[in-house]
Amino acid sequence: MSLFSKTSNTVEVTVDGDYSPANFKIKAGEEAHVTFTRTTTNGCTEEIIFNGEKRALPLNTPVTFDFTPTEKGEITYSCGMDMIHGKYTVK
Ligand SMILES: [Cu+2]
Repeated sequence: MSLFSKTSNTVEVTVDGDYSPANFKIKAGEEAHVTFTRTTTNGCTEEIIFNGEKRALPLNTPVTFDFTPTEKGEITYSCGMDMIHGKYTVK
């Protein structure tokens, strides 16, 4: 069973060519902290577009998005070139 199978608004995503976990769940109405850490120079994940915001992911440097999800549903995110994808579900 995955560490991230429960709904938690603190999420750590490893970026090692794709996103691990690529899909996760968070709760509506509570502040969320989603951290991406890129651990490889392979692939095209040097940038991420998350919640419409493009940010660089420097190697081995955690980058955290803090936000409070309000609407339930699925939201996709991607690398800077929209080639590698993940999504989160707001419950
Ligand atoms: Cu890409």
